[in-house]
Amino acid sequence: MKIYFITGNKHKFLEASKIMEKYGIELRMLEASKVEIQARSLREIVLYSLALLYPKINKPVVIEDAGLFIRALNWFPGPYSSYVYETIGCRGVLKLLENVKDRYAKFRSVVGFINFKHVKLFEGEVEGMIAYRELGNKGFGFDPIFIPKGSSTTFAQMDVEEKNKYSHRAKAFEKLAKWIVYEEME
Ligand code: ITT
Repeated sequence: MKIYFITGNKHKFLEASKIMEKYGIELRMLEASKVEIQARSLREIVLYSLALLYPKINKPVVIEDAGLFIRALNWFPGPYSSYVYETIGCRGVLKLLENVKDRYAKFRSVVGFINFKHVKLFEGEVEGMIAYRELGNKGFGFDPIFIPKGSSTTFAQMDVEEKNKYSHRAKAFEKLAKWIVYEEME
């Protein structure tokens, strides 16, 4: 089975492909930008994008929206993570958390799948802490400042396989893969 992953982010594609290939599902990257509407939830963004893009493609499609939710900032940036990354970046987030002791944060991922008979959403979450400085140069986005629970290193210090043992994205794609293999195909 072949699914088209619409994303402009090669790192996301690689992480997701490694999960899907364990289940014998091939992901193809369709390089296009998901519409970054200013919605209040990841689910809204994913559903809106699926509705807009599926009629143009007409093949099984997957889209993902993810965000970093920081407790001390009232769960900001959440669905605004792209914008915050492009404007103030990791350095700006560290600055906002200067002298803040509560470092608790989580990444959330919402994966949306659509084909001719189903529209389904799958969610994944990883808890962790915001580091005190940027560490590592792998991955993308806020990886250098996020330490998942159970690890002593940031995502940016891990290779893809290790990040996938913890990540929000890996959990959401794992749910999609299991649903395809055990339910959708029956
Ligand atoms: P799309 O083309 O798929 O939309 P994107 O890079 O814009 O790719 P998102 O909108 O899903 O991705 O993610 C919003 C931001 O959240 C993204 O720019 C990153 O800064 C951050 N982010 C999401 N997942 C991340 C991860 O696994 N590691 C680090 N940062 C992440």
